[in-house]
Parts: sequence; structure tokens; C-alpha cells
Amino acid sequence: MYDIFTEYDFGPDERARMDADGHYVLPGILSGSARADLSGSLARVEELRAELGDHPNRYSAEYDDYLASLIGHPQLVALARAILGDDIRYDHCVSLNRPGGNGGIGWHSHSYGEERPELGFVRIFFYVNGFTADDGGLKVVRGSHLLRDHKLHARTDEALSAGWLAENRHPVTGDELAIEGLDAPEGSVVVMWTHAAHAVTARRPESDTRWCVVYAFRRPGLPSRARWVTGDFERHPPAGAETLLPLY
Ligand SMILES: O=C(O)CCC(=O)C(=O)O
Ligand SMILES: [Fe+2]
Repeated sequence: MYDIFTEYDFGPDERARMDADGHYVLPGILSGSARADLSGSLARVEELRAELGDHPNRYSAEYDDYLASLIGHPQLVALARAILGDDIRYDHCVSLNRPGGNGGIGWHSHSYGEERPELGFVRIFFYVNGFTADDGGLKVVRGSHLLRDHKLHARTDEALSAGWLAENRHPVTGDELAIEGLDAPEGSVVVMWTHAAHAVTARRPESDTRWCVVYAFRRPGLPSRARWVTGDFERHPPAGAETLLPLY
């Protein structure tokens, strides 16, 4: 299998940044071959979705051999291990394609091991054709993951500001929490701790589809709500993913 990432840095400094902020952007690191194959696979998933509903979306790797082959790709596994340590499990592979006019998604975070912070959970987003802050763009709140609040919800920036942001402070620095819209050039990868507050702005009606897929990994130890893996897939793991598929 060819390289899916070009050269990038993710050492102790970048890791410390991610731990302080809750996310880290690796701009434009997807290789040309990976971008081309991902676009093809994600377009096929989109067609299947029109036919079959949400299942191909949530279990994307189970509908596409190329997406499945990346679960155990040495570069993806190395990135997940640089964040979580050696003992990791695959959790889900979900396509997040957003066609022109897509409404985005409101503020939320995700659960896993609220009482056991040593059990990390990371989402690794592949923004194949990138986004801009006002066009299918990921929004974040630096430090929000440290509060480990999986019940966080707000429909709009205004509602988040008036509610959760006003009620909380950055647990380490004591600073006010602030909404930030990210920009991601084509081929960017974003890594994010599961408890980070995030939302997505609407895709402009005149824009093309934002092609995106997320691979999530976690340290084993608890059941996982987001784990979308069928029994059949677990029994027949793709090459290289044999030890990553079991729940524990
Ligand atoms: O579509 C996106 O960029 C993010 C979607 C999201 O919130 C998630 O996969 O957890
Ligand atoms: Fe999310």
C-alpha cells in the first residue's frame, strides 16, 4: 500500500498542543493518491446512501474495500498510537460528506470514559478537499475537552456562548472559553479528543460536496457508544486490522 500521508510532525510539542487545545490540524498532509482514492470511495458511499439510507454512512469501511484497507494502514495506526499509546482499538469509520446546501451540525461533544481519562478516544478526520471557516468548516473551543462534558449541546454559536461558555472556564489557565472557526486546506487531517466541543458551519449552496471521512480509535477498557462494527466485519477484519477490531 502506498503512503497516505506526506511528511508531517507529530512529536511531543504537537502532542502537548493537542492536549491543551483538544484538537490539532495537520494541513494538507494527505498524499495525492490518497486524496484521489478517498474521493472515489466517498462518492460511492454517497451513491449507496441514496439507495440504502444511513447504514453505508455509519459503517463506511464495511461498504468499501479501500476505506476498510486504511483501518490498519501503518501510517494511520502510527498516528493513532502517537496520540493514544500502543494498545488501541478501531472504533468507527464514518463518512461525513456535506453537499452544497448541507446545514452543518450544532455544538456537541462525544462520550467515552468520563471517569477514566486514561482511556483516550480520538477522532481522525480526513478533510479530503478541505473547507473554509464559512463553508462546511469545523468549529472548536480550545480547552473544552478538559471538562469532559459529553452532554454538551447547543444549536447555535449564540446559544453556546450564552450557556456553556458563560458557565465554564478553561480548567488549566482559567481563561474564558472561545469559539474558533478552523480553515483546512485540501488534504488536511484533524485529530480531536472525543470530549472536545465542536460544530460544523453550513456548506454554501453553490459549493461542491465537502468530502470527508473520520477514523476513530480508542484505548480499550469500556463499551463504546459510537462503535459501529458489525459482527461479520469483526469476524473478517481487513488485513492489518486483526488486533484493532475487538472491543476490548
Ligand atoms: O462533519 C464534520 O466535520 C464533523 C462531524 C462530527 O461532528 C463527528 O464526526 O463527530
Ligand atoms: Fe462530532
